[in-house]
Amino acid sequence: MKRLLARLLSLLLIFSLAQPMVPPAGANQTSAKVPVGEDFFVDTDAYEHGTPDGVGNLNAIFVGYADSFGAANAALKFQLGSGQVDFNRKIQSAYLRLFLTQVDAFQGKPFLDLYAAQNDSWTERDAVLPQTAELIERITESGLRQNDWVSFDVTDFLREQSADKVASFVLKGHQLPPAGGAPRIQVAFLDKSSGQTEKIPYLEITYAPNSPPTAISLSNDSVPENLPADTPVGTFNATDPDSEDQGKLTFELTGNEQGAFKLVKQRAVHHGIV
Ligand SMILES: [Ca+2]
Ligand SMILES: [Ca+2]
Repeated sequence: MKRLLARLLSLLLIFSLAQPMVPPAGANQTSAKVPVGEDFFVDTDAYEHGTPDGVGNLNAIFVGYADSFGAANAALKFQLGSGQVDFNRKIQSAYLRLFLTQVDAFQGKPFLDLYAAQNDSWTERDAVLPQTAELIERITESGLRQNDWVSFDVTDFLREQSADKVASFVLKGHQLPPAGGAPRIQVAFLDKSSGQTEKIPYLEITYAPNSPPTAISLSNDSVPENLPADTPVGTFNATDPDSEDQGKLTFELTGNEQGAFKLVKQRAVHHGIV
C-alpha cells in the first residue's frame, strides 16, 4: 500500500511537471523590420537611384504632379524570405512606412495612393512600373508632413505574400494637373541608394503574442502495483490558443530521474502516452 501511494505521488509529481513544449523558432521576437529591396520612380524619365529633391537630399523618390515633369509614380519591393518574416506565426499587423523629406502643396493638395502589385519580377534597373492591383490605402494631404513618417496599413496584403515571400507596391499621386497654374503637388522620400538606412522605406511587421498551452490533462493518473514494464498509464492532452502552434505541441517529462515513467509515441501532435 505504501509503495502504491509513493508511486501515485510520484506520478502526480510527474504530471505536474510535464510541460507541453512549443516550437522555439523566433518565438520571443515580437516584430520584424524589413528594409526596401528595390525602389525607383518614373515621370518623363526613369530614376533607378532617385534624384536631388531640392531641399538638400540626393537620391529622392518623387510621387505626385509637378508642372515641369508631369506625373511621378514609384514602385517598391520587399524581400520577405530568408528569415526576414516568419509566416508560420500569426501576423497581427504590417505597416509600410515612408519618411517624407518633402511635401509640396503649391496650387493643389498632394495625396498618396498605395496599390498592391502581384508581379514581383520587375527590377529598379528596368524602371517599368508593375501593373497595379487593388488600392490598399489613400493618405490625403492632412496625413502628409515634411520630415515625418507616413504609415500605410498593409496587413492583409502582407499575409497574402506567404507563398512567394515578396511584396511589391506602386505609389501614385495626382496624375493630372488641376485646372490652370503651374502646380507642384507631390511628396519625396529617400531611395535606398541614398544610404540613409534610418530613413529609407521599410515594412514593420508585428506578430500576435504567443500564449502558453492550456487545458493540459492526463487521461489516467493511477496504476496498480506490479504491472509489467511499459504498461500504458494515461495519455497527455493539451490545446494551444495560437493557430500557428496547432498540431505542433510536444511533451517532455521532468522530475523523473529514476526513470519510473517514460513517454512513448512522443509525436508532434497533442498526445504523449506515459
Ligand atoms: Ca533605387
Ligand atoms: Ca508577391
